[in-house]
Amino acid sequence: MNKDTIVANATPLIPSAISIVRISGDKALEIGRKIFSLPENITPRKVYFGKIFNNKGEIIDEGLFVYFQKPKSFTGEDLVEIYPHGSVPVVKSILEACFMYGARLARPGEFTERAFLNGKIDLLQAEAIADLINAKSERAAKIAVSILEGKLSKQINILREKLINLISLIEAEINFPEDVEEIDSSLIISQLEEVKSQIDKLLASYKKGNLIKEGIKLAIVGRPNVGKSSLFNALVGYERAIVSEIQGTTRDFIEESLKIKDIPVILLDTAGLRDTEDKIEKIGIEKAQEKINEADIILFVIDASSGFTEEDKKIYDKIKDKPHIIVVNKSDLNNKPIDFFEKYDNIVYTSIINNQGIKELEEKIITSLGIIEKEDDLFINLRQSTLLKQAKEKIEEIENHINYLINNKEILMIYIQEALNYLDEVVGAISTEDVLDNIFSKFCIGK
Ligand SMILES: Nc1nc2c(ncn2[C@@H]2O[C@H](COP(=O)(O)OP(=O)(O)OP(=O)(O)O)[C@@H](O)[C@H]2O)c(=O)[nH]1
Ligand SMILES: [Mg+2]
Repeated sequence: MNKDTIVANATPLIPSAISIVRISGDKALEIGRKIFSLPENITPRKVYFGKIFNNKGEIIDEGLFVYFQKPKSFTGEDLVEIYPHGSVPVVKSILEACFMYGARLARPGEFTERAFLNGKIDLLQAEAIADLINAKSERAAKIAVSILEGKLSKQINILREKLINLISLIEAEINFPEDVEEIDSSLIISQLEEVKSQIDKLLASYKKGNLIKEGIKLAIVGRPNVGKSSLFNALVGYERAIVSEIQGTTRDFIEESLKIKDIPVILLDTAGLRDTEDKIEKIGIEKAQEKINEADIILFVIDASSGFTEEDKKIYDKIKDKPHIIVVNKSDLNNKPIDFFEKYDNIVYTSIINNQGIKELEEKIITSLGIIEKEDDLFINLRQSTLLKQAKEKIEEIENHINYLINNKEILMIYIQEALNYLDEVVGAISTEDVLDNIFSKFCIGK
């Protein structure tokens, strides 16, 4: 599979200052020499300036050239990078020339896949590259880089080592019962417990990580006229939704993408909830109910001048089991006391017409979801989380049958090995073609 020499543009095919064409495989340098004017002897990792030729040997551009000799390259193979001007026809001609001289177009993610297969990076790091490229915020990018640096791999590898150690202890006891002392069962139990609690920590990071990577769905909900659309506009930063003193102004829901403290957010303004005979408003209210179910967090808006009314209570009962923040708006008016939420933490007083309380609300949104930025932020993805859950279940199975297993060490060993297999899959120490296809097909071409 790795015999082919592959080529691809590493930068998008659009007019730009420069582009990068990458060639990887045994023929990389030979092909590179045919399309780039190079001296007889070249030094790896040195930049050369020269002429670039098409497949007829005509000069089509001038640019730079670097040769990375295997194994000291991204893919672990011989790798050449050519930097022509960012001209679409030039890049296309270079690719065509490479095809003619024996390279084929790389599949999406194939350079990274080769890096993985050649042991330059593990699977977690490969996934982190895709996450970094696709990051929607600085924070998501930062986390991807930590994983690329190997911080997550290190954590998983510590757990793998713990299980490997246990297996070898048990194996020694089975094979050399005369020479080796019997393992203390409490040691086995405590080691497994440690692995499990570390897995739990990683699993807890999955949901948060997803919010940071994919964004939070935030729905603004409340009865008519409390200032939902006004709040929507204040958060979006411009007059996106119609605001009026008429009840039932918003009918269809409105959606906008924005960022709150660098976290991507999909913000929804919904129709004020009330009993109505108006056909269109009714449909809007039904849609609002749907959106409540989809939201990660609800901003429940009430009007300070009317306090917490019966209608508010009815709506509150529908949303109270979801993560929510109470927004007491119009606090510039004569306020009625709101005893109901007296001891409530997630409450913010706003006066949107005076631009008050918005910053505080933004802060609350981030803290209430527990996605405050931390130094050691590390988040796992769905694939990793699924495997870790399976590893954890295996360990729980052992714990549930520990008395039997302690006396049947061969079986105990098999169980621990199974848990270890899941962790091996996380880092890609064992992997199937399907899994790899699935991961690398999500990359862009040229990476
Ligand atoms: N005094 C005061 N008035 C406000 C404040 N925020 C909004 N309003 C006014 O309240 C009225 C209703 O505002 P909207 O934002 O349209 O209310 P809504 O909740 O979206 O209403 P519906 O779409 O009908 O459900 C408008 O006249 C706003 O100017 C505030 O903080 N103080
Ligand atoms: Mg509205």
